[in-house]
Amino acid sequence: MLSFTPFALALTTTLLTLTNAHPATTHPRSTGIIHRIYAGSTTANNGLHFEPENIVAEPGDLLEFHFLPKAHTVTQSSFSAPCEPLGGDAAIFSGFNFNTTAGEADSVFTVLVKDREPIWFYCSQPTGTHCQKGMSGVVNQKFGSDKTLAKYKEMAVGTVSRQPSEDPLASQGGWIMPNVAL
Ligand SMILES: *[C@@H]1O[C@H](CO)[C@@H](O)[C@H](O)[C@H]1NC(C)=O
Ligand SMILES: [Cu+2]
Repeated sequence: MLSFTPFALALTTTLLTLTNAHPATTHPRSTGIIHRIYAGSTTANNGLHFEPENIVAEPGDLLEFHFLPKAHTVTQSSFSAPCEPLGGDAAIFSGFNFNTTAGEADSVFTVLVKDREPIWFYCSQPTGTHCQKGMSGVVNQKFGSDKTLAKYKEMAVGTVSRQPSEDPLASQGGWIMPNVAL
């Protein structure tokens, strides 16, 4: 005979609770793939560099930014306005939370890739004009279009870096996570 045992009831309740805790989400399911990107590579462009700087990622992949000396950020922009923050609540800004004088900063900045649209980003450190000197990158550039990273870097020359917020430590569009040694 079919009856609701206390166990089945508890299970149903748990499942309902889980379902309620996860309403239809706009985020893609995690793929488990992490792209590690180093900000301030010492091997290229006098350290004013993201490595890699041209990333192809699937929705649900994570971007994990690791910061090398001295004080860099990841700041999202549009293609057409290099070194200027994109604006809006979803735009990526790590904040100046990853200063380090040697080795990697204690924290990383993790960003979920939501779709296949290009994500243009730059370092907004104004001292030393990092963005103008080529410290920028892109996720999911549309290959075959004329919106290339090389073009972005060309347009960045002579611009003035702008910050997304007055508070240099404000961050959005990602998570500050502990930098766990591999
Ligand atoms: C890191 O350095 C920047 C200046 O480049 C400064 O604005 C910021 O407050 C520093 N961050 C921390 C966490 O001390
Ligand atoms: Cu920088």
